[in-house]
Amino acid sequence: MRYSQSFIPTVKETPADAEVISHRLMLRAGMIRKVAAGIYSYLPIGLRAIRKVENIVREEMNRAGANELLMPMVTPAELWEESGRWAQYGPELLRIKDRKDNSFCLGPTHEEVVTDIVRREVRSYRQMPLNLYQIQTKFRDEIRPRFGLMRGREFIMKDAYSFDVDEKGADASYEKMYQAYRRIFARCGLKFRAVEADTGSIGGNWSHEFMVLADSGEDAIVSCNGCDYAANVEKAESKVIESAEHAEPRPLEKVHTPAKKSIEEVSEFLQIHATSTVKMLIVKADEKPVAVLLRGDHELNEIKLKKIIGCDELEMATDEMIASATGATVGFLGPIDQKIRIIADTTVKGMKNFVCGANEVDYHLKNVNLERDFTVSKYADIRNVTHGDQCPRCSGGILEMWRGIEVGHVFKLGLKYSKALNATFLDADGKEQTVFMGCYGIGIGRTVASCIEQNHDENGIIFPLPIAPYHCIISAINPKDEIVSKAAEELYAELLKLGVEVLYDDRDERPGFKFKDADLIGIPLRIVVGAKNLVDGKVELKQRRGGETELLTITDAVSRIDGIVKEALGI
Ligand code: 9G3
Repeated sequence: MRYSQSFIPTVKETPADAEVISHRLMLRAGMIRKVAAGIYSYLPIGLRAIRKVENIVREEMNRAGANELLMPMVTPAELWEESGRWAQYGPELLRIKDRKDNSFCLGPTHEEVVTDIVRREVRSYRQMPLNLYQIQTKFRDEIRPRFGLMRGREFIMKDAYSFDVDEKGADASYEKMYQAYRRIFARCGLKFRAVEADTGSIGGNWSHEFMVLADSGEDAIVSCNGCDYAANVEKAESKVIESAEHAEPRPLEKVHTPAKKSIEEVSEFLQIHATSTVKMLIVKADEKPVAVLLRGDHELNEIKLKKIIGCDELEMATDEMIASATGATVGFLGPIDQKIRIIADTTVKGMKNFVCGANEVDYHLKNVNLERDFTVSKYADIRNVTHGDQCPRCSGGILEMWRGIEVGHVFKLGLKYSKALNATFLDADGKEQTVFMGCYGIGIGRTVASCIEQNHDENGIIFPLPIAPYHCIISAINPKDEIVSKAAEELYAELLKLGVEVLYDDRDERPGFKFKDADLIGIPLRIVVGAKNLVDGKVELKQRRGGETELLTITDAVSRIDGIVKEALGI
């Protein structure tokens, strides 16, 4: 592509409302433009990067034996009613009506549609295992779309669905996808981790997320430094440590702690460590108040707690609910003489002579002890693990914390959708059985965005070659000079012949201006063709990452570039 004919509207200024670097750089590099909140146009080089990721995904899915199809974006309400999700989802499911007043929604995912296809077409155990996938535009009416392609309302997703005759088959299909995903993200040049994850509202019993490591990531993940345990903090189990303290219970003591409400304030005032305090929180679980106890320095994990309570809705209680349920004020809450149900984190079980609120404004209690002073209805793992915690799987390993961006998610679904939609088959004995399912997603735009989060510098994007919009850019210095344009044209033609994707900057612009654009859009290889070096028959090759430069003859430059490109693409 000749730059003079291209459409790459780069911008110097930093866009005001873009909070993360990938969003800022995609706007500045002319990759995307906003059309409405969370809805974007992909401009030519943005689309090229998207297509690169799609093709890597497609190749690896096909290699894993999956079949590509394409389902509609507009899906009928009836299918969603069958699964129960028409009622389950709120406004995130964008509902529309046709002229005959029939209800539809814009597909946020396609479990229902694909299960409908399979229940009509798959009759026999001999038609499975089966894996169907598509790369398609989805719509979810997010409350707060942000970060550009990272959390759009309209987005491109690769979604795959596996169908098996039994659980063993489903496990094998899951493992195949897991391995395909590892290959996909490695080929994209990403630093990532596969972590155990919560299945969320979708249901099912097992899942892994593929997380791109980036400080700007919205997810907290942990990994063990001693074994391969890795999990989303939402799901990470904390190791149960048996009663560590053997101290004799001391007499209860009420202490004046004027205006000391937070754990930091109380522990500083009493000159104790936060690990010797217990905090009580009140949550609202399906409208009912429940007290929760945690060691002072620990954080509540609402996902774990929700599972333990088995409720549908869980949120922090309002001050009014706290007052009416406990008779006390936030900052001074304590478990003694409470009427409501108390659930305590397992860590609290081993604590002796701790400090907690006295249920009286400006007072705390010292030397509080379980059983002697109050009782707990249930102990459970309800806290977030933290950096430095012991690994729940191996002995001696320590958990390390990272931030990550979820780019892929694989789920073992089991029978949830096949049962609801009655997707059955006849087994080898002619008996009717329900299909076992798995589902597997990759956010295509998010993969490009997270790649930019991981690969950039102060001058712009540094694309890994496999997803770069072009492999190489030729910057002709003063292309009006015939010697220059002749050499540049020759180089351009030779590289194209070899299948190298070249952007030829033939614009009549100053070198600095061209270099700024080349750096901003992140093309991995840049060749400068200028009169000065052409005197010796040379051109300059510079790598965007690392910045090394080499002076090469045109012939050598062509073979060097061809070599770098083939190596990076693994061909
Ligand atoms: C909805 C709406 C939003 C949703 C869903 C349904 C998330 C929903 C989870 C999944 C799970 C997998 C196939 C590919 C891999 C991921 N947000 N999820 O089901 F109706 Cl409005 O999408 N689906």
